[in-house]
Amino acid sequence: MEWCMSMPKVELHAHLNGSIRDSTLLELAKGLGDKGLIDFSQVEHVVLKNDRSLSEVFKLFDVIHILTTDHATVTRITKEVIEDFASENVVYVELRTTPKKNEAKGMSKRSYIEAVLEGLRAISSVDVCFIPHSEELKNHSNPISISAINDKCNENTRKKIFVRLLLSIDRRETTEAAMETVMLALEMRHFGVVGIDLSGNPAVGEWVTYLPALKFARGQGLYVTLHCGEVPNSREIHDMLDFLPERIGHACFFEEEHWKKLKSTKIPVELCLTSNIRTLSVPSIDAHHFVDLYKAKHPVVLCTDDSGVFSTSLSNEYKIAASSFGLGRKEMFELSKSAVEFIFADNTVKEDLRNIFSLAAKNLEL
Ligand code: 6MZ
Repeated sequence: MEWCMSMPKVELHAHLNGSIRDSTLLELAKGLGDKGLIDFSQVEHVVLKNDRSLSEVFKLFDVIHILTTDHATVTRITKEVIEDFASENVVYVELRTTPKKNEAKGMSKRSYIEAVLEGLRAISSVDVCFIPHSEELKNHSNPISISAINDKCNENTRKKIFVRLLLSIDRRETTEAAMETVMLALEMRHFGVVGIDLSGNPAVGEWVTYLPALKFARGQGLYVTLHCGEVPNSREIHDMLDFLPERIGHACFFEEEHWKKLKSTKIPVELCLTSNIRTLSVPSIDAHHFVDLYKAKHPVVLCTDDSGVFSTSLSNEYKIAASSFGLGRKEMFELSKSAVEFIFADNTVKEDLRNIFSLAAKNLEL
């Protein structure tokens, strides 16, 4: 575990509200309990429960959203989630979250994302690089050399983490609401929003509802990642693969035809081992499709999904892969490094990350 912690890592599938510390959730629940707004003991029971089916997970998200959807809390959880990733040597995170309206709190989808950005700005324990380079240049009123800007993010003296954002569309939303999220992503590009994710309870809704918004997003140059095959749905998996998203998440209930198509298209897959086991989306770790995809050299990246809900960390996901699939240190390091090629940030970030990994390989004597 220590070694998995020390290795640089890339997180590409992490839901903000699924990654909250238990201690923070309980503190928030206590606060609302004291005000008589919720029954603390019931919420405590739900938060601390360990085994959950997939449908129970979505009930938990409804509870979490009651606790978190005001601006100050969104800012706080964003700050803590990124600090937690940085503390285990995650060097690049694509954090995804569903922009939410909450009229009672004066919250719009836009102000929700602004609160997320506020959380990124509030971090002081580590350098957080979330503004794309080109934007830093454009927005600087005084002419400043490119090397000076690079220095700001590239110095080796302080720990740093790159963060990019994906805005999620929830499968409970309408076509119009999804379109609103895509428009917001476009407006927020200069603050590091790079793409769109389709997520939410896979037993709910039809993905075609979001097709116009997803096509529009792609047309405007946003990247798209889809939760695909988290439950059996042959037709939907087929059509999603036809859409050729830049990445997909999960791929648990694929049939022979889907595997063929996936492998021929080389779409990278975000794999979340603990999440899939806990939600019974795969029968056992030995039967996880990681093994087949890894052997076939298909692009895969290990991710946490919901580190808070499933009590895991990215280092723990690598540890599980090492112990369950017999990966050695060099193989784990290579697996982690390969994720750099599937990130949605631009080439300057990729280049920086490649350098971070080369340096780490030397330090870790690989
Ligand atoms: C599908 C999931 C998910 O967006 O409020 N989410 N969607 N499958 C999963 N597997 C377990 N885990 C999380 O984060 C919470 C939201 O992310 C999606 C759900 O829509 C959930 O409400 P945000 O930050």
